[in-house]
Amino acid sequence: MSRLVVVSNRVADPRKQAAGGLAVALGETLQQTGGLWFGWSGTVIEGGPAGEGELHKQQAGKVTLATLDLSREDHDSYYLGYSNDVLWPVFHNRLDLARFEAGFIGGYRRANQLFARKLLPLLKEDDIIWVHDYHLIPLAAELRAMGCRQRIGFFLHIPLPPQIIMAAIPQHEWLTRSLFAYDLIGLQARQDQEHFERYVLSEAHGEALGNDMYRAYGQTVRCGAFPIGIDVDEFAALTHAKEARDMYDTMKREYSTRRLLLGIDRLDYSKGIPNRVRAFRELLAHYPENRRSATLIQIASPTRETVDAYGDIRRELESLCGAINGDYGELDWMPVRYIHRNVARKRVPGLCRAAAVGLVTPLRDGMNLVAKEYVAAQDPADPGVLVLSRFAGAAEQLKEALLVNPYDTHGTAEVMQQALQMPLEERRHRHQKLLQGIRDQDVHWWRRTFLQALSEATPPGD
Ligand code: ADQ
Repeated sequence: MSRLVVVSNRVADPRKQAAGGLAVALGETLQQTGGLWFGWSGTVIEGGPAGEGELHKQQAGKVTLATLDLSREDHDSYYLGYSNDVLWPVFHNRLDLARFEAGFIGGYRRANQLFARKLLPLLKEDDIIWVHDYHLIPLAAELRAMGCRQRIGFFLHIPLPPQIIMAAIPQHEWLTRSLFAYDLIGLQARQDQEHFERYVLSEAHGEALGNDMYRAYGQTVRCGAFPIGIDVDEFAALTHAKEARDMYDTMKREYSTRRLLLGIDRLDYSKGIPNRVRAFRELLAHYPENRRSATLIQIASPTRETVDAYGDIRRELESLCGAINGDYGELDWMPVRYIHRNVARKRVPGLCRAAAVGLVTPLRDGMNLVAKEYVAAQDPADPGVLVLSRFAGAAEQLKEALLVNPYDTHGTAEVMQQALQMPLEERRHRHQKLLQGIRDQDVHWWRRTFLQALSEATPPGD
C-alpha cells in the first residue's frame, strides 16, 4: 500500500477528536500507511522574507506532521488575499465581494511554490499525494515543474462556479490549466462537474472523453463528483455520550413547552444566516401560533474576522436579531437566541437532537456537513425535520429533506411551517431514508472511493 501524503492549508493532529471529521477520516489511512500531512503551521513571521518559511516536523503516532511558517507578506496575499478575498467569494457566486487586487496573485503563487519546494524533498517514489482545497490549486503544477512524478489528486471542498462566473477571475485560465496537472480532480457534486465540463468545452476548447475524463491544454485529467460524508458511527457515539446527553436534557428542560429551530454555522456570508432569520420573522408574522411556542437558536462561530465582509455580516445579523426580539419578544419568550461562539463538538449532537427543525439554508455551499450531522443525531422514533437549501451540495443527495430557495423569504417561511407541522409518520419515513443515504456514503466511503480512483490513475509519463 502506497504511503498517503495529505496537503492542506491547515494540519490537524488526527489522534485528537476535536480535530473533527476530516482529520479523523484521513487520519485512519495516514496511520495505516505511516503517512505525511503537510501544510501551514498557523504561524505568521512578522517581517519574514516573502517566499521563505521554516519547516517543523512532529510525530503523531505513525503520522508525520510537517508544517511551514509563512511570512506576513505571503500570509496576507496568499491566505487572506487570493484564497479568502478572491477564490472563496467567486466560487460561492459572490462577485460583488471579490477583491481583485493585483498583489494577491503573486503571493498565492509564491506560497504554492514554497509549499512545493519544501514538500518535494520529503516525498518517496511511490507516494500518493492528496491535495485539499482552493488554497492549493496550483500545487501540482508547481510540483510537476520541479520534477515530481507521483500520482497527485485534488479535492475541492467548495463549489466550482459556472464558467461565466469563473471567467471573472483575471487568472481563471491559469487556474484551470493548473488543475490539469493533477491525475484526479474530486468535486463535491454533479453540478460542480457540469460546471467544470462546460468550462473545458467552451472556455478551454477541450473535450469530454467520457467516463469522467477530460482533455484540454494538451493534457488529460479525470474529474468526478465525490460527495464528502460524515463519520456516522462516530457521530452516533457522540450523540449517546454524556456531553451530548447533558446538552439534550438542558435544552429539553429549558424549552419544555417550545419547539426549537436550529442553525449551526460558521458566521460566513455564504451560509445565508440573515436570510434564514428573516424567514423566521416571516413565520412569526404569518403564523402567529408560533409566537411564544417556537424559538430559533442560531449558533454562528467566529471566522476570518480580519476580512471586511465578515464584519459586515456580523453587524447585519446582530441588528436583525435585535429587531426581531424587540418586535416580537415577550418577558418570558425571546424569539431568537443568537450566539456568536463555537459550540464544543461533543455538544453539537445533543443540540441537534433537541431541535424539531434543522435549518441548513446556505446561499451556496460545497456540501454542508451540518445537514448530515443533524440527520445522524436524530432519535429515529421521533426525528426532527431537515430544511435544506437547494444550493448546498448536500441537496443532490438528501432528497427527502424539505428543500428551499433561501433567497425566497416567504417560501422558506412556508416550509418552516410545514416542517413544524409534519406528522410523525412522515418524519420517520423521511428520516429513515436520509439516514440510510448518509450511512451508505459516509466519510470512509468518500476517502476509499477517491483514493481508489487516484490509485487507478496513470501517473504522468507512463
Ligand atoms: P465549512 O464551510 O467549514 O467547510 P460545514 O460543512 O458546514 O463547513 O461544517 C464543517 C464542520 O464545522 C461541521 O462538522 C460542523 O458541525 C462544524 N461547525 C460549523 N459551525 C459550528 C459552530 N458554530 N460550532 C461548532 N461546530 C461548528 C467546507 C465547505 C463545506 C463542506 C466542508 C467539507 O464550505 O461545504 O461540507 O468543507 O468538505
